[in-house]
Amino acid sequence: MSELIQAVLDSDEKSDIRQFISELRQQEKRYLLRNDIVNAFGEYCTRHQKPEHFYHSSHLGKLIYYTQEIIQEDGNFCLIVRPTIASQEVYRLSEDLSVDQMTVQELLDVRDRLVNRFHPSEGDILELDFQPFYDYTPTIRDPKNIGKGVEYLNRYLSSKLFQDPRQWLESLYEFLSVHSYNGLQLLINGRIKSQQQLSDGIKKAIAFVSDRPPEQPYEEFRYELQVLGFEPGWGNTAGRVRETLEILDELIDSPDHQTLEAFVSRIPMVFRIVLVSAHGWFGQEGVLGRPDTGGQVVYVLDQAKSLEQQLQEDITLAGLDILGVEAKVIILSRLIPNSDGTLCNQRLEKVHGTENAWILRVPLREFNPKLTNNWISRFEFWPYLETYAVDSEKELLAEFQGKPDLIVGNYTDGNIVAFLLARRLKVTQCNIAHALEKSKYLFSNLYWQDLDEKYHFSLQFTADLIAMNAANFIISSTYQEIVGTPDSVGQYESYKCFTMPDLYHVVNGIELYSPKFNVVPPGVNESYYFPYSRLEDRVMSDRDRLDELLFTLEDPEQALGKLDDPTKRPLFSIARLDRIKNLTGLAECFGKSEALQEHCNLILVAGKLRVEDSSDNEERDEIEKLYQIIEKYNLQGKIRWLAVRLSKSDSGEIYRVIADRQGVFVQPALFEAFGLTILEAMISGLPTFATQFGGPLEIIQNKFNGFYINPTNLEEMAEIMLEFVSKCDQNPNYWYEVSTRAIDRVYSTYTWKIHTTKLLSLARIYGFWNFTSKEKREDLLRYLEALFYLIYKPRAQKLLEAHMER
Ligand code: UDP
Ligand code: LCN
Repeated sequence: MSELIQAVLDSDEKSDIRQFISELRQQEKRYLLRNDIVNAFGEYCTRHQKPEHFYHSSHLGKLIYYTQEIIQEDGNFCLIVRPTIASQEVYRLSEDLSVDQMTVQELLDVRDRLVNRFHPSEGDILELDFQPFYDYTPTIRDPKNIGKGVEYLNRYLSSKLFQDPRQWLESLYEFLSVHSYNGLQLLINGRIKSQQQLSDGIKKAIAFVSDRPPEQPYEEFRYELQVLGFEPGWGNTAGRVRETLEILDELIDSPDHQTLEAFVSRIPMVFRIVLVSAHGWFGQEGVLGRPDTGGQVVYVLDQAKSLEQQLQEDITLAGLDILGVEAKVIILSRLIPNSDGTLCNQRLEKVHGTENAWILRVPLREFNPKLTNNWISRFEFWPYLETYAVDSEKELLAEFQGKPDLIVGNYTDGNIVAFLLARRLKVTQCNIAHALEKSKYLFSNLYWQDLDEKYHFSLQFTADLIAMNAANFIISSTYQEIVGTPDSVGQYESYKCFTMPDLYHVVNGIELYSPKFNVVPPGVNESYYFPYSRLEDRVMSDRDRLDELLFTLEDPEQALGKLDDPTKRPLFSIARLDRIKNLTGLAECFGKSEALQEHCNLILVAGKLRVEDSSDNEERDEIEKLYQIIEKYNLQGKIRWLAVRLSKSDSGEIYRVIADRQGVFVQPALFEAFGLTILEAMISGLPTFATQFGGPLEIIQNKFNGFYINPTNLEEMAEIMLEFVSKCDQNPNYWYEVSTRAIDRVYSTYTWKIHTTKLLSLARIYGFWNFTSKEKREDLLRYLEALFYLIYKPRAQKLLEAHMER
């Protein structure tokens, strides 16, 4: 990058950069983000009548493209440049146009000075640096392979292990000897006493099973195999046992990473899983659409069902079901005594449609019952997590009658609980972020002190750092969740280097190139969400009821607005009424476009209809704003706003009802980490217009199976939708083409079956590597514990004291 800056300064563009920064100096803003920078440069080019290619292809144009932030300080400019994904360089451009590269520490000091929180005379600030802990672990080299951690790890560690065949066989032998389930020995027994005996024994066992009909059930030859040293777990039939043994035989004779992966994926080592989803209303009905209770609940519930089914299938295939081995999945959530008519006050609830998946709700300790008996916002939840983990450990041990094999955390609070539990129980920890709030709230770290009373980001970001570094592996829904796109910073990437003024500086918060990161997107529940055209699976009376609810029903409790012409093409959206979800932006976009109003009605399913019914500040603001927009753009007769809590089957049918009328789905969020509603809409067959900021960019292939929209440019957004609608009017086939491709996209890439197979394979492979390579993590975990006890806990205690006074 320094060459690019030098090229600007050595060419006739020097006068441009001088002029451009002189104009920036006139701006009031001293901290410019990428959007501001790009806009300012665009305006500069227009004002100075620069040709088109100057904006894109000049040295200065390129430099601007890579510049993420500019901070102005005493006439100097600090340029934060991101030359490639997951990298950062910082330069100081002085008034005389001299350039110096700056260190991360200097950058963080500049940021502190900007908010008047730089006090060097009082001593240094605590610096958090996790890099030394990653120095001795393998790291991916090519950024495009970030998120494919397990493939890399497998190849890397296999090649290391296979270099020393004796050691490798030793590890394999040890690994095979340790498996058991409730005292039942699995895989091999004491008759096989060494790796040599293992190798010989496998050949004998293969010869033995090869003499039997492939479909012969395992129980018919179990005892003969036992005499040869082999216990249950190899397969449910002679054919399956033979296949597994042959993979192992090949692994011993000519090892390679693919055979290793195939073998480890068959090993019965995961039976019991905990999914921690701590804060929310976690229930199966009546909880969606509430603040804080969005996609995470849907995701975890569907994941639990799918995991339980897959584990059960794997157990059956391994021949273990007949021996009483059972899969069990527990969703750990909080018990809320005042549960507003939901089942969130029940300790144990079976997950519908499963044999052995449960929601286990553990109450918070009482502290102040006025608070702890009720729902508590995710921003206020921090003081309760440690004791919650202690209490949950006991409950889990009792429910499982032993330890779980895998603990998966969800969201910051669930991840920190997963960390505490995994540490106490010595179990593999997996993290799922869903949404990292740090990148959702602009400048949330820089101004944390001003925001702390409401948001407590100091606790949240400390917890994030601890949990993400502690996790054995992390699954993300998209690549960009980890490291963003060429022009935007990823959510995990934003933890790499930041300041929490007066609290600490993070100079290296996470190793983005670590193989712990794996992209495993979620799926969509196919029993509720399926194509509108599958009429045989739809209940026509529900369809008619919901059609009436959406378009004509007059009921001021549930619906606002009477459509002048209900036959117009519906533009549909469903979301919680959060500011970020930006349904008000969609209403405004619709309000501004008379052409769109001519062709379409706007149908929103969102939040509540009355401010006084909501206890959530953001939701109240959004309700008011939506009324103002309806008023301002005179949208009566063109909009329906429904405030309904839908059952699962209704929320599936509602998309299909919209598709029956050849409607479209719009997801206008200012930022969306992933966006489950997009999958729901697409699988139902709705052409979908979704925000270009976040996960939808990876789900949708623009103009092929859906469309990107920029929610900060309402005119352009309206034009894109209008163009589609006009095309459909001219060519009725167009809607069907996009609709079919949307359906195909979900079935080919976003199913729970794909997700679960991958997740379980990750759990086994990371478990295997932890065992064989004896990954040395204790020093890292000790450092993280120190942060927990010295930073997190005292702050949580202070918040608790404040809660006690309420
Ligand atoms: N949802 C719902 N009723 C509502 C709002 C949302 O059932 O009033 C469901 C929606 O169908 C989806 C989930 O909540 O399954 C929202 O997930 P998404 O990932 O789109 O967003 P999040 O709310 O997690 O940010
Ligand atoms: C949280 C979000 O904000 C959504 O974008 C995701 O789809 C959801 O969690 C499930 O992961």
